[in-house]
Amino acid sequence: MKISLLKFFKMKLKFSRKIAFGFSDLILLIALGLLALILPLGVRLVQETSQLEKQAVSALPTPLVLTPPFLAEDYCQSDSDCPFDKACLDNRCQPPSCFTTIGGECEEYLYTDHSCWLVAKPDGTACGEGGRCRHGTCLEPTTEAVINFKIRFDGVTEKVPDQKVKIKLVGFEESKTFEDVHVTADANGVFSGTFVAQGIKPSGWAFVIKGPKHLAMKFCHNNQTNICLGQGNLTILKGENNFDFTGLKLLAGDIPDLNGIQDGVADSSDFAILVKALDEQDRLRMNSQRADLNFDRLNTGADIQLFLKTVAEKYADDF
Ligand SMILES: [Ca+2]
Ligand SMILES: [Ca+2]
Repeated sequence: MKISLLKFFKMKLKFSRKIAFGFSDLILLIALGLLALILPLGVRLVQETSQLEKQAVSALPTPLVLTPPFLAEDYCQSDSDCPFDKACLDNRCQPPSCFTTIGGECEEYLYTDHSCWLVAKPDGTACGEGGRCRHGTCLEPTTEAVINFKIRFDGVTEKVPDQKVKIKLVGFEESKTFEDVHVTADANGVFSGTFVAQGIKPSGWAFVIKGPKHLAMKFCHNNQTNICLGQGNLTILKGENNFDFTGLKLLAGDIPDLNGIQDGVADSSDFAILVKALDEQDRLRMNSQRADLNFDRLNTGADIQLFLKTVAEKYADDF
């Protein structure tokens, strides 16, 4: 069979097209098949991922919520965050407990300015009208006279240990003696003391004050500067009485014996104690202590000089 060349080419071209069309269809079919397989897997994957995310979110702990007490009005970190009458305790402003065993009938501890202070009890009437609170105890003005006095010991010009003095109140008709009245020195050697004199008449008093190593000195007037030989004219009233006797120093020289007794004069026996103390180097011995006339804890020529000065002016106690 003979086929023309032109026909041959036409047949070949037709066959080629037929073959080419068949490949495209095959590829398309394969692609569709793959898509059909993959699509359900993708959908399933997305669904499972979403489910896992939900489970993960539900597994997270509940967030911490900062609510009271941290936001409470009385929340604090230090006392300065609180009002003056409250302290910061357990991060809350609240009234603290002050001491309750110290104080007295007319004083108590109150918390203010972030500290416990000893103050007079509220309303100021704890001791009654006109009453006076002293060291926690009421002093009643109707029955008591409080005497505040100042004195000086010769040769003492600085703060030295507290001392005790004997005070005799001498009136027109009576006298009263007060033993072991405590006196305290300030930085300049001025001693202050206080005692209560009960049930005495108001006027005409003299004070005879005797120091622990001193001759007794009589004071008839407040702010007295010279020796008094007559009657006293000091007035003592109920309540506070203030007397300044620093203008006339108490003279040293009447040294107590080993039993603490003073004989009322400054004489050779006192001088002998002074001289003996000078020779004793042990300052803790009794002679050394009682011969220390200026309270400087030393036995020196200064103590001897004080004695000589005293005997040049005075020999015995006033009375
Ligand atoms: Ca004496
Ligand atoms: Ca001395």
